[in-house]
Amino acid sequence: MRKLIVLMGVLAMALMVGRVFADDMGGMKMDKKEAAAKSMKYEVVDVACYAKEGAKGEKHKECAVKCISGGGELALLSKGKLYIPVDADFKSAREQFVSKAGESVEVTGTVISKGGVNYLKISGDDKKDAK
Ligand SMILES: [Cu+2]
Repeated sequence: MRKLIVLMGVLAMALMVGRVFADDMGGMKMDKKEAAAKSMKYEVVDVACYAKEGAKGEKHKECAVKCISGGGELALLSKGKLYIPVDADFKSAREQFVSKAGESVEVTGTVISKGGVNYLKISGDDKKDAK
């Protein structure tokens, strides 16, 4: 009986290690195995303003518009996390959000976190990807 328990423990560990590897592979290939696309609310923030002083919200809207239309990097903010919007090919999806600076937007996309950076792969751009 004890042998069986040990064996099951080893098996469970092997499964976990296998999963970690599988996740890594999925991350490298960037297709199929991604988490499902989710619809969430994000605020379009200017990265510099947010990084410097946590500037966001209604009061900062005017500044965000100025900063972002002036070429400032933008990101989508949700629950204290910043996401870089990209299309299906991981190219910048910035243009879609320039006119929404400082606004709250509902975006459907897939979150990919890698190397300390969060990407939001926008859905809808995915269609040309479908085979
Ligand atoms: Cu600003």
